[in-house]
Amino acid sequence: MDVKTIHRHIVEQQKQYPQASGELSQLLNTTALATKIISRQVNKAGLLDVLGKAGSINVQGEEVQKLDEISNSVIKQILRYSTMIGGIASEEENSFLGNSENPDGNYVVLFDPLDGSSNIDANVPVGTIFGIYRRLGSGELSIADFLQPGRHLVAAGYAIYGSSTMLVYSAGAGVHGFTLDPEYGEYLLSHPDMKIPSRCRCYSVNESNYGGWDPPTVQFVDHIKFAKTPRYEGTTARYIGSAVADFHRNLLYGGVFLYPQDTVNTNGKLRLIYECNPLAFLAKQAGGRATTGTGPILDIQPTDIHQRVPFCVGNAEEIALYESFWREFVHNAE
Ligand code: P6P
Repeated sequence: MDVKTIHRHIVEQQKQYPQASGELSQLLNTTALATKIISRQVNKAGLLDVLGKAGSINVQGEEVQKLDEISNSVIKQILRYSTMIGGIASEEENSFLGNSENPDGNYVVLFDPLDGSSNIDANVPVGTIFGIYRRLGSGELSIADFLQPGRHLVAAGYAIYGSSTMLVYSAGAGVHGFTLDPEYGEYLLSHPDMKIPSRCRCYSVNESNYGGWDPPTVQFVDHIKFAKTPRYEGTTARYIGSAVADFHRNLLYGGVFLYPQDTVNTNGKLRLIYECNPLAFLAKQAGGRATTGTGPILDIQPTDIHQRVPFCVGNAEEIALYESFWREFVHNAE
């Protein structure tokens, strides 16, 4: 069997871009290293007394799990010594951080160090989500470098720490999945050129929020559940409550994940720049799409590092249906 490491894969991908400097390749390998270290921490969490709450409150007003802090620190430590990175933004940091070691780095990395962390104590799969942009210019690092629309991403991906650890990424030439072989500490190519299957195998949403949804969201979920059409005959409900795990399952099996706005989460719950944009970038590369309901996620001009947006991602057919319900709703309201 041709064993292809992520390093070799990235080098081969780079050859498709003769003008590539190799900087992005190095950056992707550095990011992969950070996820290997986090994987080790997550996989032995129960033994390290890192379960439970660290006591501090993060910028989201949420109790910070110890592994959140460890994961955030690991990524900052590893990325700091990459000469390509001019700065980072993290769910765990109030604002962006310049890279004091390499202030002239051409890229910025945005990440959610440990998404789904509220599930850690229950051993539910969690993940690290990242997005990489080229900086807008060579001047001083500014917030504008981080508030770029998702369509400007040069690469994005996630690591999922589950029954095995996988790294799934795209640098604009398809989506590729790697499984960590813990014996060698290497990510080996296991899922080349991933595409979302055309069938809608699952719908993933927290239905306890049903009473607070807007009519188009009610109409969309009810259509999947009750429409007597062949497309949804075999569709089942699956909701893990960890966005990376819900997204990853739907990427493999086909399906749609949504966290819409509701009367409590008036802008949805997920963060645009370090959760929704990377997943939307991957979905598009895999033949799917992502929307707020009224427009593509990747076209949103961010206004704040931690802003939330309504999010629906998965099969292109379901995204188009959801947007049609919203268009009809908005038109009738005019
Ligand atoms: P709820 C995890 O805390 C998270 O940020 C996402 O990973 C996940 O999709 C969502 O929140 C789950 O939220 O309200 O359904 O528990």
